[in-house]
Amino acid sequence: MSGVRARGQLVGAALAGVLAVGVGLAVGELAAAFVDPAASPFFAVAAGVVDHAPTFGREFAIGTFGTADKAALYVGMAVLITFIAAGCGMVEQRRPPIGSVIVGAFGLLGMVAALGRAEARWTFAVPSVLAAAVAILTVRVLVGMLGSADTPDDDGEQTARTGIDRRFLLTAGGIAALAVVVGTVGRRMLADTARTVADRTKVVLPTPRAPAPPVPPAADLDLPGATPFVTPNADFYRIDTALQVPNLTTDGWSLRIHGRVDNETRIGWDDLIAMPMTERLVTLTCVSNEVGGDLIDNARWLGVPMKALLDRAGVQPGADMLLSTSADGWTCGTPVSAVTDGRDALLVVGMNGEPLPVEHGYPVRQVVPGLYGYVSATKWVTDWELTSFADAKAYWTTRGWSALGPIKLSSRIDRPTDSRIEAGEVIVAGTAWAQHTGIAAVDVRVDDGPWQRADLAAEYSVDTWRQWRFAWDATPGEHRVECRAVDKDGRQQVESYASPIPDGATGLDARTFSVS
Ligand SMILES: Nc1nc2c(c(=O)[nH]1)N[C@H]1C(S)=C(S)[C@@H](COP(=O)(O)O)O[C@H]1N2
Ligand SMILES: [Mo]
Repeated sequence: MSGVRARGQLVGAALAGVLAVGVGLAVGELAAAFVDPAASPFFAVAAGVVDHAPTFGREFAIGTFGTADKAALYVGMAVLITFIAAGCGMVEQRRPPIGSVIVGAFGLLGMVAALGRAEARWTFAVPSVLAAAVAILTVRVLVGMLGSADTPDDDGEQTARTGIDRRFLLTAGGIAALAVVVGTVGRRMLADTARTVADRTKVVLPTPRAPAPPVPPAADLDLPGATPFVTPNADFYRIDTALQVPNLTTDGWSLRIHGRVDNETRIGWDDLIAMPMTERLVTLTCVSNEVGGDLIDNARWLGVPMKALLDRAGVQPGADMLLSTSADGWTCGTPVSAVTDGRDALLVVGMNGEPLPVEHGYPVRQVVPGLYGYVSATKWVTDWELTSFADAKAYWTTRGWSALGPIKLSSRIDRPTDSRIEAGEVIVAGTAWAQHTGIAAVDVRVDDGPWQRADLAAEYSVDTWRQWRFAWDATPGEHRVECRAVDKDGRQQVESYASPIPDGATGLDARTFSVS
């Protein structure tokens, strides 16, 4: 056998592996469209990575599963799969059937990941099994067409049947085209957002019995470059573990309330929006927000007081945790006391005058002032179980985060946005928050000089962030500016650094400016 032909066979085998796994994954997507989006082998493995991230590495364990993290995960997986698939093809060509066996093992991995989803049924195995079968068949056929490595180098017809020939290329091209078509159709069917989007446009939000007071101009300093007081929906930070956003409809939605209650109940969309509605501005914060970070935003929420629903069900003594579950199996444990102590804990249907955006929990989510999102803000919520902190743990608390997550007092510098500025009077401005306690003061310090009081914007409510500004006479050179807040209980923002794990970051936001 000539070296050139052997190399040709190897390249062909690598291509065969990639095509086989590609068409297998495409078939998996199509099959998942009939079973469940979460049964897709690719997304089930990705979701498994997300769920087990804390055991893979601390940096990756950050509770933020924002949009960029998801894209990075997909690209990483795609690159890895391509390499492994090429390897499988080459191994199959050299030592059949070991390549096929490895492909089968990955099918098994997909199956285990799919069956491990919170909402899994036995049918979740089907897409992975089909994907593996198609991939194995394809790699065997394509590699078979290349001839085996020890085929005697005859002349004539035998030569035409080894290495990459016309027939191989035609078959490979056909399989690639098939993979693209099947994969595209599968993805289209899977991302059945059309139904949800159409449903959402039909929703008419009820008028609140208790509307949110308007934002007085004095609460929003409206300085260029500073964060607006109310965050538009499109700019609102998004954090969740959902690799595929649950596509729910109001018709299909209901909330089951069970566990330690007197009357187990189920409430549907029509019952819910017939109840008296409250509208409030509440600032949500993610526990993963680093000091100075932007995983915090403020919106006007419309919903039913969660307490009204708990009262219907009748919470039994000893039930101190409301364990909520989303349509995709994410769980969250909220202290019952935080829901019943009179604060505006809402089962929300509207955000800034619109039905909830799909990625923010359509059709129904929770918002509880004063608690980080991971212990309070369940999106796509469908189940409430009354239980106790002694008996139950939720998604992030089984991964090393604290069971209780009150939001820590903090503050942030938002402007100037540019780190190169001109000497003279500079308006430094930012926000400070201590949800459900309120901000009493913000101090600013330049270059370890004395702390100086900043001017506070008017307070909207204790449940929202509060803007501040400070007129700084900037002199040429490098300067470091820090801010520190005091809450209405007289507590000062903690200055020493703590990482977000396990119960939220502490430390001071600092910005360095070069003034000329
Ligand atoms: N179903 C579901 N709800 C969830 C989460 C999630 O992963 N799944 N993440 C929570 C976290 S950690 C935060 S900080 C808030 C963020 O809400 P937002 O994406 O609307 O800003 O949602 C909470 N609700
Ligand atoms: Mo979060």
